[in-house]
Amino acid sequence: MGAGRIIPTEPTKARLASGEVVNRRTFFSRASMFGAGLLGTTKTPAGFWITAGDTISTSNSKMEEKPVAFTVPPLTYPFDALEPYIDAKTMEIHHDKHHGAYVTNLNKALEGHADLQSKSIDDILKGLDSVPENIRSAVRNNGGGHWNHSLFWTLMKKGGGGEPKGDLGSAINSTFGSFSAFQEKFSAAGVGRFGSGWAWLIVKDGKLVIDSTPNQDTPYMLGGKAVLGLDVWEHAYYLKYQNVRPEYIKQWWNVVDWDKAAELYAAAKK
Ligand code: MN3
Repeated sequence: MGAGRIIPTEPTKARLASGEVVNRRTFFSRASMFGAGLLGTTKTPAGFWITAGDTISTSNSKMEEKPVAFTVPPLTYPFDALEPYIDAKTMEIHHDKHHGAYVTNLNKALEGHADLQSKSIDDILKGLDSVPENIRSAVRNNGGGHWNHSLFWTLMKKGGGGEPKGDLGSAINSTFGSFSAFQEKFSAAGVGRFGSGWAWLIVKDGKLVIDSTPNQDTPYMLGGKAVLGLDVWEHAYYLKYQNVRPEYIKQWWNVVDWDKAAELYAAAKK
């Protein structure tokens, strides 16, 4: 799976500088103590980020083998990187609290389901029908929230915006007529999504399609692969834009990372 593999999903363990190995659940509980301290981190071979100077100690050096838990991937930019279009406070609460809650609740729902815990979030969501009925809604909502947000953070950057180039730029022009026509249609999908949800540009049956999903439903439920996604839940914009979702969407174009979208497009076309 190309486009969707955005999360360290394998049952990996993090090896700290000290050589100590911790599982994802332990690492997450430790890492969450650092809150905003996602900067000044180093990436471990397993794909985890360890805060510089972090001294993790455990009471016993031999970790018990347990199913691993999902974690919130750290932002690769500071909370204020997207100012003035998306404010630092919104980014902090959105990433740490909202995304954090989806992950916490996903892990809670999966407790006692070792078969699901060992799967990637992509595979869990693609096989939602085979998830036991008593946890299916929780997995759909919280697993979807985890997947959607993990992607969303990577689709924005400081100094983003402009227009896509290359294959994606050409495909947008040929599909929608022009970049501005595309922008208009995508924005309308976000504005028009009643309640909470997401606007999407996806590849479906080899073609670019604009659509939206309610709640935390993912592009998998549209039968497509994501190229661009926009969170239009109020929590994504209320502090700065209050109820004015169209203004949030208008300003959001200034932070879109078109290089990332192009990468997803290329993977989705394969
Ligand atoms: Mn959100």
